[in-house]
Amino acid sequence: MTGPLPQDLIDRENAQRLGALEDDYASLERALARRGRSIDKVKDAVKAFAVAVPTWGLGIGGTRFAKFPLPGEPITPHDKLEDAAVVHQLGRATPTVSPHFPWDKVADPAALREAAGELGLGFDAVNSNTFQDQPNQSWSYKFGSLTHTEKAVRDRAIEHNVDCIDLGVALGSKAITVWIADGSNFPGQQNMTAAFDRYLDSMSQIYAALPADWRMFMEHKLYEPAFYSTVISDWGTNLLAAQQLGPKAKCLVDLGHHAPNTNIEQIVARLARFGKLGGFHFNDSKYGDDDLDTGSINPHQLFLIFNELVEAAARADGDLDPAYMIDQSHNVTDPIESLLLSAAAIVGSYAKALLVDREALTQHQDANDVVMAFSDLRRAYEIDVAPILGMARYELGGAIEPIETYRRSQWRPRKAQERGRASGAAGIV
Ligand code: LRH
Ligand code: MN
Repeated sequence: MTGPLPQDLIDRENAQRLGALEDDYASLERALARRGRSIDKVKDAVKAFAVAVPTWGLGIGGTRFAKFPLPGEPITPHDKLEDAAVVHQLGRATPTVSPHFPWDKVADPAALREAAGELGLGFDAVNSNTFQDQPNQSWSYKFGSLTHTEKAVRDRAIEHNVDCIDLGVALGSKAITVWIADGSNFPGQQNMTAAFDRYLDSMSQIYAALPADWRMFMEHKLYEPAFYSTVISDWGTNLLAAQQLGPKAKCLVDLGHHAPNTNIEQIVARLARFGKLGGFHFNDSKYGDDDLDTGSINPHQLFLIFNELVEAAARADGDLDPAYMIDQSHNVTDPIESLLLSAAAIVGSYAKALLVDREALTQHQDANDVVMAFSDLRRAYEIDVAPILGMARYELGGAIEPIETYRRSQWRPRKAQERGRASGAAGIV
């Protein structure tokens, strides 16, 4: 297993924990066998599961108020790949990174692809950025990008997205994620239908530039930075656009982009049912688009989302292939530790969803046996799947306890010696 950390450190740390892990695994194996479930089947599914990390989540994040840099945090795209490789070497669930342009723009994308390959990494969906004006940009996205009233500005935004596709092709990516901040802050400021029509026209031009085997993920968001209306504000608008644009156009569900208490698992079920579920930006939130660690606030919702995904996969017989990606802002933790915890929360929710007794659930649902149907889900949710995740990581050459092993590696203090200091400028990155 290649990776930036010495493998013998991981092996030494694992050796101290293997006995306890094997004991826990055997006891869970017996408990699941009594329920007619095969622990190894779930372990194999967990070993095959992968979620991408966001390059912008490897550095410290901030808010409009402040950002507090972490000594040793990654500065350059290559630094970010190194840290992503540490997350994958220890957690064995994050073999790809999702880049953001121009934040990750490099002169030689082929060299970046090669560097990633040497670190055991690949590239997932690329992300465009028409929500910020770049230094000495002669036009502005202040009043929108792909939906701006001026054709010249829309054309620059379309051009940028096509550039991102070209960069993605050079990196070996197979999809582009398009999130736009376009919207309004005052009633009357924008003709909301005309804006949506401009969006469809611009996106159809980007769609036309997609390579044959690519997908385009459109990301809806209720509000922020626009605070009265957002052009792509919800899953319904997103679905209409995806159906209008064509088969390569899919909807991306960022968990933080909905009103509080929205039933996101039902949105997932709907989009999957109509073949338009393109992927996820996993994170968690209590109020707005807080971009907190996945599963840290509402782990039950994450489980219910994977319950719908397992259900849909059984129905779609293999035609359901959402892109799993994390999109978080790490303001007060070491990003590597947060990504390790978040990847485990995501894989753990998947494992619990695989342990739902679907036959019993369907019978209880059809019989309107409410308590038993609810209990079929709750019983699976309450299973401690940590031994399955630990054994999967161990068998894949990763760490049984990733956080402890990461801290033992002294990676961050060592990088603090090598790397410069990140800027403290406020903002999400
Ligand atoms: C918008 C968003 C989008 C990214 C950005 C970093 O809130 O979720 O996915 O481009 O965060
Ligand atoms: Mn997102």
